[in-house]
Amino acid sequence: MSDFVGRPAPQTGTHCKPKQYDALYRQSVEDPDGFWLEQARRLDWYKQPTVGGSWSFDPVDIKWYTDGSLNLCHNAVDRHLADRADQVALIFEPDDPASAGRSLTYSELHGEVIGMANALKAMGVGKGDRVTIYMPMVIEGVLSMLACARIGAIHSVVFGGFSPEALAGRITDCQSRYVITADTGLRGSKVVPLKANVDAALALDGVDVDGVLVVRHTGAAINMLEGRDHWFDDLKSDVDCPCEPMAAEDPLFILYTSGSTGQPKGVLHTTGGYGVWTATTFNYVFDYQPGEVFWCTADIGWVTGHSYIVYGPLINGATGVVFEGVPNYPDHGRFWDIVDKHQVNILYTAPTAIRALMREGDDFVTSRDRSSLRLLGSVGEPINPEAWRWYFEVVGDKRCPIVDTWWQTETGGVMITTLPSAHDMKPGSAGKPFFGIQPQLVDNEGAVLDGAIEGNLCITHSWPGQARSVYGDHDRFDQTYFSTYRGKYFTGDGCRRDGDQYYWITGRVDDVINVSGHRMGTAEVESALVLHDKVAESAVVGYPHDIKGQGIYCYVTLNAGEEHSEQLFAELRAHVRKEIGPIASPDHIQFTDGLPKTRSGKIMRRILRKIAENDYGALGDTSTLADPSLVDRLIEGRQNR
Ligand code: 6R9
Repeated sequence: MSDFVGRPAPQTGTHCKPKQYDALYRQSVEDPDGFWLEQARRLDWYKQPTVGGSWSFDPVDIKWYTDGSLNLCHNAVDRHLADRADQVALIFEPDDPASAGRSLTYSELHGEVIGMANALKAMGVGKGDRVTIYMPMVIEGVLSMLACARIGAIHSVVFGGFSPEALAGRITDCQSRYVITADTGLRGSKVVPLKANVDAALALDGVDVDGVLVVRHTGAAINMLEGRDHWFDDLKSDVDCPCEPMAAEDPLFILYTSGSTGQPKGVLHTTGGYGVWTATTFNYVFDYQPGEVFWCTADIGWVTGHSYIVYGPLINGATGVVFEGVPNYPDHGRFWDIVDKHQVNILYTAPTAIRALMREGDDFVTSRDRSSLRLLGSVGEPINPEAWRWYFEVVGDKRCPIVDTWWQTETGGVMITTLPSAHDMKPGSAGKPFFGIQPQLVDNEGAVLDGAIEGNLCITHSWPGQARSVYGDHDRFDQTYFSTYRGKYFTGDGCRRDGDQYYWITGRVDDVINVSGHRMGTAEVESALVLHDKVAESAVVGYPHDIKGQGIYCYVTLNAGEEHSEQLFAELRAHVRKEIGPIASPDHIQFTDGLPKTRSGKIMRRILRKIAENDYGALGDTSTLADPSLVDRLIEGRQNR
């Protein structure tokens, strides 16, 4: 019990008291259909569903609310016009604090979404079409998503930091015929050439679209291709554009995410279940009170932005902040300036940002007021107790509870967290399962582990926000998530459960690494490296990194006759940035004459991980290696000393 932190008295927590959590949780697992049909009443339906879950994990077929019909743009926008038309829906904070920001009321948001929806229709976009959104963090990014939802198009948001090559892959994978982008974006005063990147992506072989909608944001000069490219301002119009009634299981969006093998997968979410899940989790996890200002610092290119910048807050009629910039520009106090300027009550950010700001000292924080803050949230990776304490003590002045929310692109919304007014907190532990979530720990053979123990984290029952498939490849969905432990959803994470039934996520147990809260498949970085004509083979592993959580460590063998050099190191880094984007930049590249393989040719990653972690005292059994002497040479050449 010693690791509990005294719970600060919640100022407003009206939503869930400790006993209510126990009762509601019990109800949610004993009668999931009844519970989730009741939660579905948070939304407006054209046809109220009478069926809860219809699902099986073997074979994999997941559906919720099959007889319901609704539209999430209506739920996020139109239905608020009756009682909060003049309430601010979105506050835009630009990259440069000296530039003009803006805010939109729900009524203005309604008008702007209709403008965007009409522009999409004018380009020919219809129900079921995929639309790729490649935008900076500006209001129009949110509008693009809502406009797609309004007309029944499926959005696929691609993070603006991805390269043209990565963007092209995501356009072709889902056969998207339309792109929405902006002239350029700004991050920490650096220009992101979004439209030029779209042009470069569309110039690649086999990549082709019917229309590109361009938002004028910075006013930078860009090329427009006659017939294909259209200014948003030219196509928008305010003619009536009713919301398209969608079946609950109609697709809402595709979001690409990294796994342990192959190229990123297009995770598919549908309308009804995702809407109920984001609305319910937002309400309980952040204990949102009417009138409060909520700020999630994620980008809409990640699932956190989808669920907690766009759908969750807006369906709840909240006021949210959309921030274009970065935490350290113009200085390391920017987050706290924004908190004061917009009187932010709830801040939801990532451990990597917390660690980076912590390193700069307390003055940047304590010189700002921050008295508006009521609740703090963390997401994206395990938060180390030291960063947790700094967040709690310095940022939140020991007043604000922290919710450490564990979830994934595939889960649609928060799965494990403490609830602010129901639970005590433990630094480093996500806490308790959310309503309806039944976690299970299993060993590597799949045997169920009971009690206080560590194992592989699975979920045994479906929940409304669960991903339904991998777009265009249902077999891959089954293989990736349901085949390791038949009949269970396997998260890819390791986890410890303590005697208080609190869950502690220990990190990925597969070949996925988490760099600054961004998921990266080591296989993706490896395929990018071997595309370089001097590279013969590569193996990529993660290693602990003070700020980023994990860094990227690459082992590379070169083709015969090639010599390694500082210059080649720089060239390979640039090459990976070009293939994937800056977030995939290798931290270390170790050139080696071979990779440790078993006699059957399998790379022994365990050994490579240990060497990258500088923990080569405990390499374990190396006798099965084809060339045991290689290990000494690898240790000799290690880069992370
Ligand atoms: C929402 C999001 C998912 C992976 C997940 C896990 C890690 C996320 C966490 C956390 C420990 C938390 N993760 N939140 N680990 N504590 N509170 O981040 O989705 O980008 O798909 O990443 O991130 O490893 O499996 P996504």
